[in-house]
Amino acid sequence: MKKSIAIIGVPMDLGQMRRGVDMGPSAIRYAGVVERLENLNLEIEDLGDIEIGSADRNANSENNLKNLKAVADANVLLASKVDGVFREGKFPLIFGGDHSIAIGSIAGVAKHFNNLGVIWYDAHGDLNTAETSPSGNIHGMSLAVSLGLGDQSLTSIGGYAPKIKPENIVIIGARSLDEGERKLIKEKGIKVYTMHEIDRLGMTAVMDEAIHYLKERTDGVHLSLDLDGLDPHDAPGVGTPVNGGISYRESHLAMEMLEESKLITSAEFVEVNPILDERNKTAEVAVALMGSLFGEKLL
Ligand code: HAR
Ligand code: MN
Ligand code: MN
Ligand code: MN
Repeated sequence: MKKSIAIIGVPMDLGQMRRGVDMGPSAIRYAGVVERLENLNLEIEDLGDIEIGSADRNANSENNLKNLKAVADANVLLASKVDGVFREGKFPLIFGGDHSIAIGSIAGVAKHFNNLGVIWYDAHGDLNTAETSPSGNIHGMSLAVSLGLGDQSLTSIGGYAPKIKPENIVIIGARSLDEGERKLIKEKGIKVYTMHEIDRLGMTAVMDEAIHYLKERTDGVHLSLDLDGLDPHDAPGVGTPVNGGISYRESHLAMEMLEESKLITSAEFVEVNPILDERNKTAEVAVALMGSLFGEKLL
């Protein structure tokens, strides 16, 4: 059967403070994602963008959770959209928007598996709670929320918590972690390949290990790819760039290895900010990585 992919755009910029990341879904579409995937003989349905409510950005954040209500509401909507895509037997492919949207993506996906795995491809851990966050930005909390940690209006989305188990997570590309995040990683035994391991072992070994690790313990894997996992030289259009990241070539290889593994059952590409970009380079990188993830081959 021909694989059917449903695209959901999430023009969310309320999980952080920089404007422009709400244009991420448009930038990714402009970079030709639909044509690119159709060339792989996949059936693509673009469901358009979900609606994001407004928020008073200057309001004092309650409890160190900026724009909490609007972020929660959008994620409720996203979770039910993603759930619907799964019910139709299609593969959800989600475009951000900032990384706070992983809360809704994972809430919509996880109920369809007994043991969902997550690959968190990111410079950051996104494992803060309101108590540990230095910024109050919810995009730095979405993985913690998926573990059931954080404000109840976020952890309860989809009607169940937690969505995932700590031992089913693999973080790849980490190089900026806050104190509370480091503590949580150790406490929960979350598997992390920092840039140190990627440098030391090479991307081939890292992905081989990650794939085997997840194959043994999960029955589906969501890929949550934050473009800031890549080096800012290759992906400059992101709100919180961190030097010393994963290269485009390494990322390309990682996507090809994931494709060969047949491990991935849903995916999102987030944090593309065209205002901070160089001629849509980062969106083009995102689309090229999707090409590899879905089976593009040179020969
Ligand atoms: N850890 C910092 C915070 O919580 C920075 C998070 C940065 N952002 C992201 N997420 N792009 O991956 O505020
Ligand atoms: Mn992130
Ligand atoms: Mn990040
Ligand atoms: Mn290649």
